[in-house]
Amino acid sequence: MAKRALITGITGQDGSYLAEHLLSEGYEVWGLVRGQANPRVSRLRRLLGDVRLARGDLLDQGSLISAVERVRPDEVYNLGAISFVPMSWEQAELTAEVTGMGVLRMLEAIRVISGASSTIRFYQASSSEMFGQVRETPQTERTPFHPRSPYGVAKAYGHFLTQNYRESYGMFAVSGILFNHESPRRGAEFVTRKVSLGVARIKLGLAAELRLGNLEARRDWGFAGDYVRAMHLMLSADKPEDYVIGTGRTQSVRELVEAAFGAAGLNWQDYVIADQSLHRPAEVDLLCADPKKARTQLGWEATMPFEELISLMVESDLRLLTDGGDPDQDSSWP
Ligand code: NDP
Ligand code: GDR
Repeated sequence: MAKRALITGITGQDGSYLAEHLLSEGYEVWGLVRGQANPRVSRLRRLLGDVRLARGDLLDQGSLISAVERVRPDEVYNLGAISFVPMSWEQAELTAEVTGMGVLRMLEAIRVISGASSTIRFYQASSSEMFGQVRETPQTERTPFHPRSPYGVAKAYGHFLTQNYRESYGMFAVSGILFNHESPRRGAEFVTRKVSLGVARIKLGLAAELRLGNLEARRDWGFAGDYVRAMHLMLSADKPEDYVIGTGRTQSVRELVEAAFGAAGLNWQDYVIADQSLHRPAEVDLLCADPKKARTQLGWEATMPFEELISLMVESDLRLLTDGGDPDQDSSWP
């Protein structure tokens, strides 16, 4: 019988790649979707007709219990979250409820439906934002957390709770501490996609400048398609353990901008304006993964070099805008 997976956050970047990956592995894939008329659901339907949908919201305990009862999944991937870091200062309480308490509600739904001897395997989307102000680099599974945003704090809560349910109830519950991962399906508010869209608009004469915040922050950027494989490998392992997932390399936003404009044959200094108002109340200056444990225990490695990833995103946005697509309308996804 095909294994059954339930994915929260299926309408997001990672949800779409994970659903594709699990379908290719022969899974029956269910996605939890919220809202009365969520436009992202029709985008998902166009891309992945084979996914089944259950209605639910991480804010609503009963809806999660109903979804788990209906789907009876072998595996639950909890990707749903308020995931944009600046929004977590503007709506800190909502971020705590969705990104933090949502983890508790999902774990409780599993515990209530399947009892103490639950065989449902649970994946929590933890984040390198939990490291925040780093005390050592590169960061491993043992690096202490010092989150720098309400988002990072909420993720740390979800991370420790997942660990606690593993220890308290013997659940197969694991967290992937994923570093930034990007793709042509990345939301337009995140810096890589903001830059690739900005470059495409400038190249096509649709914009004259691109305003950005902190150009000195450094991130470990990889390709989302690689990272969803790691999620599946974690739930397929013999033992439930947490893993750091990243490339092991780090670049600054300035280097990202240089690569993206370069990919379109443009000089970034002619177009980029550093805008102080886009700086964050507290910044994460440097992130760089040490993915050794994932490499040795899961056989996982990132496959796409940074420059190739950025070129891919710029080319994709040039095609999207040339074809009249509107990224703000969630209309098209490659
Ligand atoms: P996206 O922002 O693209 O997707 C977020 C998803 O969460 C959407 O499907 C959204 O659905 C859903 N969601 C929001 N609020 C709720 C709610 N109340 N109930 C149920 N679902 C909700 O994120 P990514 O795909 O980039 O990331 C996936 C997960 O991984 C997130 O938890 C993120 O924090 C985490 N992460 C991401 C990293 C990255 O670099 N991409 C790195 C590390 C962790 P809707 O369509 O209804 O809005
Ligand atoms: P991040 O990603 O906060 O790391 O969280 P984002 O792409 O938003 O920012 C990365 C870095 O770029 C700097 N920056 C800008 N960022 C944005 N969005 N817009 C700008 O104009 C801009 N200018 C400079 C930021 O200050 C920051 O240092 C992402 C999300 O996917 C989280 O959900 C996830 O957990 C982490 O990655 C790992």
